[in-house]
Amino acid sequence: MRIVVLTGGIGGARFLLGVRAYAREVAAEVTAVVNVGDDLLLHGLKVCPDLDSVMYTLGGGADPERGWGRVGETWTVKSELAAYGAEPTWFGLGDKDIATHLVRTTMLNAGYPLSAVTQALATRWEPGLTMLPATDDRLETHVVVSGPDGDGDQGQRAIHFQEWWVRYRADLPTHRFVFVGAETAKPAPGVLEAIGSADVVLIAPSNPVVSIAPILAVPGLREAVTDGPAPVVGVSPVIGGAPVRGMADRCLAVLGVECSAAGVGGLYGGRSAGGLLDGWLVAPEDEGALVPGVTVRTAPLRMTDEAATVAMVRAALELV
Ligand code: GDP
Ligand code: FO1
Ligand code: CA
Repeated sequence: MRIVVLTGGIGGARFLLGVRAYAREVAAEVTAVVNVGDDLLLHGLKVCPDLDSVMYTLGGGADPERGWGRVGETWTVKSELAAYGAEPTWFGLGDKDIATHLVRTTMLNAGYPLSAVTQALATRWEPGLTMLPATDDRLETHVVVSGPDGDGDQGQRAIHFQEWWVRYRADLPTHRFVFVGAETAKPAPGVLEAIGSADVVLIAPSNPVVSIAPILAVPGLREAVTDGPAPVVGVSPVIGGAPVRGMADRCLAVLGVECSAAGVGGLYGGRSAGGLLDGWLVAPEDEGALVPGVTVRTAPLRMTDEAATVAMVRAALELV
C-alpha cells in the first residue's frame, strides 16, 4: 500500500507520526509532500520551517512544547546577532537548528536541488518515510496587509509570511495571501509519481490556508491529486470551531471562510464538484458537518499520543 500525505509543519508532523506507525503495521510506504511557502532566507541561510518540523519530529529531535526547532536548544548565536543589532530580531534561530541551515545552504549553493538536500539531511534523522518538498523552485507565501510601514504610509504592501505570522501574530488588516513564484514552480522530482501511484492521498490536519494551499498552488500538483487514481481524505485541523493550535482562524477569516470543520471541508470542496475531497474526517464535536458530495465521518481528532493518532489515521483510511 502507498500512502501520500500533503502536510505543513507541526500539525502535519504529529499526524505523520501516526501515519508512520500505521504504515509499519501494514508494511505501507509513505511519502510526505511538504509545504515550502514558509521558507525564508535569513542571515544568508535557507530556513525551511515545515520541512524541519517534519524532519525533527519524525527523527525524535523536535522540541515538543514549541513544536518547531530542536529540543534542548541553546540561543548563543541569536543573542550575539542581537548584540550586533542584526535584523530581524523577531525571528530567532537556535544554535543546533543553525547547523541544519548551514548544511542545507551549502548544498543549495553547490547546486543541489532542495529535494536532494532534504534527502541528504534525512539520512541523519531517518524519518522512516520519504520527505519531498512540494517544489524545488522558490515558492514563498507573502501576505498583503495595510497599516503603518514605518514611514507612516497606510497603503497596502506585501510582507513575507513569517513577518506576518511571527512578528505581527497575524494581527494586521490583511487582504490576501500570494504564493510568490507559484506560477512557474514545478513539482519536485517524485511528487507527481508518488501521487499518481498512491492508493490513498491524505490531507493532514494542517493549516489549510498557509500550509496546504501553497502545496496545491504548484501547477500540476492539484490536478495530479484531483485527476489521480487515489481516493483523497482530509482530516480537520479545526475542532469545535477553533484550531487546536496556531492561527488558522485568522487565516480563514482573510478568505471569508468560517472557522469550522464544515468551513474547512467546504474550502477544500468535494472532488465531484471540482474540489479535492472524497472523504472528510471531523471530530465528534463537529458531528453533522456537511460538505456537499463528500463522505463525512467523525473520530476523536486530538493527537495526544501516537496511539490516538494511529486511530485517527485508521479512521481516515476506513472512510474510503
Ligand atoms: P505549521 O505549519 O507548523 O503551522 O503546522 P501545520 O500547518 O501542519 O498544522 C497546524 C494545524 O494543526 C493547526 O491549524 C492546528 O489546528 C492543527 N492541529 C494541531 N494539533 C492538532 C490535533 O491534535 N488535532 C487536530 N485535528 N489538529 C491539530
Ligand atoms: N516561530 C516563532 O514564533 N518565533 C520564532 O522566532 C521562530 C523561529 C523559527 C526558526 C526556525 C523554524 O524552523 C521555525 C521557527 N518558528 C518561529 C516557527 C515558524 O516560523 C512558524 O510556526 C511556521 O512557519 C508556521 O508554520
Ligand atoms: Ca507552516
